[in-house]
Amino acid sequence: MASFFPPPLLVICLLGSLSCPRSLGLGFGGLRLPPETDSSGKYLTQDERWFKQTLDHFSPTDHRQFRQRYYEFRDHFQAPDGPVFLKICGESACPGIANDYLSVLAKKFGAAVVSLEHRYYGESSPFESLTTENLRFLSSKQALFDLAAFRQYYQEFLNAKYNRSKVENPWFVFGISYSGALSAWFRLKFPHLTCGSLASSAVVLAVYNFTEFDKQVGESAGAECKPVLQEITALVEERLLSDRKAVKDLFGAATLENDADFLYLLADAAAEAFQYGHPDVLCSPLVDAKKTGQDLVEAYADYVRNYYLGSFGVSVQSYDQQHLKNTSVGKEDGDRLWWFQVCTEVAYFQVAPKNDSVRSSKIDTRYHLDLCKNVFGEGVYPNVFMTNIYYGGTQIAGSRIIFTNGSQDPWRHASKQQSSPDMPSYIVDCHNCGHGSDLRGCPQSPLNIEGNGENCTSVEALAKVRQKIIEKIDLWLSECQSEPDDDEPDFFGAKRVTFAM
Ligand SMILES: *[C@@H]1O[C@H](CO)[C@@H](O)[C@H](O)[C@H]1NC(C)=O
Ligand SMILES: *[C@@H]1O[C@H](CO)[C@@H](O)[C@H](O)[C@H]1NC(C)=O
Ligand SMILES: *[C@@H]1O[C@H](CO)[C@@H](O)[C@H](O)[C@H]1NC(C)=O
Ligand SMILES: *[C@@H]1O[C@H](CO)[C@@H](O)[C@H](O)[C@H]1NC(C)=O
Ligand SMILES: *[C@@H]1O[C@H](CO)[C@@H](O)[C@H](O)[C@H]1NC(C)=O
Ligand SMILES: CC(=O)N[C@H]1CO[C@H](CO)[C@@H](O)[C@@H]1O
Repeated sequence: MASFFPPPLLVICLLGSLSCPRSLGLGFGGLRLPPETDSSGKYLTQDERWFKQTLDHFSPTDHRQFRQRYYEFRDHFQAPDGPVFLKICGESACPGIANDYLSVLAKKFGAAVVSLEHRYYGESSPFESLTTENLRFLSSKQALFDLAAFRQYYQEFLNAKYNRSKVENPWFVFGISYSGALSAWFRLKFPHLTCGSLASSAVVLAVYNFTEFDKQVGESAGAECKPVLQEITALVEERLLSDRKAVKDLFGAATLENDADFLYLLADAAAEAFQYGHPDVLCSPLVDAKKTGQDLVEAYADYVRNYYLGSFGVSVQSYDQQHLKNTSVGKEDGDRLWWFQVCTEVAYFQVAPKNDSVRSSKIDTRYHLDLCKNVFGEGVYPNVFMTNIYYGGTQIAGSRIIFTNGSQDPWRHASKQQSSPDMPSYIVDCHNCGHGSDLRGCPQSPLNIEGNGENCTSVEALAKVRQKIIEKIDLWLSECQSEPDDDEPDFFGAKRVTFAM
């Protein structure tokens, strides 16, 4: 499942998995450059800080803690009363605070930016071995509580720094994709801890059979490219019957024993092009190949090898169930971790629709359930019903949450559809607008510094949505700041004592 695989330089992934190609982990997690040598400007900071986090927020008797990584960037902060922007990190290692459009917003609003790595990912693993048993504290609910505890800690840090007490800066939370959902849910569950939320391409609806994902891939591909992709799927299925090894070799994926794992890789490789704003890199050569009668499977294999596995940086092994069973902590563990969240909470099973699908029909519900069982053991399956009861899905009863989605993004069907004054929803509509375009521009890989949108096919569409975002942040921050606090009971102070104990 492309998780929300984020693009290599981004900290945002979610293809099958919604998240990030492993190369991201390698390039920036493993061989991370010291902050002073990051002259690329891709990050505002990569200077790590550490926070002692509670392992289980819901147990009255388990008081274990673990080290959680975070970052802070105060260059634009209008001390001491400026806002604090909490950029939520999602389902991958968090190598720093990316220099995307959020940095423009921080400058504009005089905000400090802080970012907390998601528990278990990157350097924030509570355990040395990621057995299913040890993964039981990996959930969005625990992650939200982490953010709340961290938010309190950092507010106290600021107060101590500026020699104040009981002061609350106005906070605003941000996230993209799964972390976009966390951003919306944080405002929902802890409304007293943030003035508002930007939930970019936020997958707030847990979906079991997520057939709309593939449908959107077809729609985004369009009338010319979609039938070619479908023909390729059929041809690959045939070749798997006649010459299994040769066709896997052609894609550089000989190590994938399971045919459905291989077909999943191929499906994700196409989805990624629309999710991350590179539709023409995929479709132009394929449509060309069709017109000139070239071998379509070879043309697609070129794209997969050179672009998806090559420059985009996804690793073949991230589709290998043998690899997903590996319980070692390390740069490559993000796939296992995200699949655990998929298999327990949110599903988003990207199954082939019954009719007119782009991906192979072998990628069905059974495939996903078998994977969950094979990788994590008997009895592990996602209870999306309970997840949606807990958060509300698209019926989320929040307030002051901005939802944005990209018109071509297959994930947008798990985001909020309807707009209301208190939870406005905006669509960035253009040929290469995908996952998180509002913050990252187009395409989203490689990362555009400050989310430069000059290459979006509609620069205006992006600018319009960004203007709306600025207006809402401005409004909600000012409403938050003007709320009287002098005569209020010492709510946060009291809260702090509770935390300290
Ligand atoms: C901090 O504030 C208190 C009370 O306002 C004052 O007495 C103290 O001197 C201040 N300390 C510093 C280091 O500024
Ligand atoms: C998902 O699809 C499978 C196979 O078509 C079907 O048996 C199942 O009822 C579906 N589940 C839901 C919740 O839609
Ligand atoms: C599991 O992953 C670790 C770390 O990446 C690696 O060293 C080890 O060889 C892997 N084990 C297996 C059985 O593949
Ligand atoms: C299946 O998809 C095709 C192509 O989009 C469409 O023409 C046809 O009506 C669909 N059939 C059903 C049963 O939905
Ligand atoms: C926009 O595209 C042009 C041409 O490919 C490229 O040179 C430029 O760097 C791109 N701008 C951004 C911000 O990515
Ligand atoms: C699929 C989806 O969520 N689309 C929505 C994106 O946002 C616009 C603007 O509110 C809605 O009209 C779409 O329905």
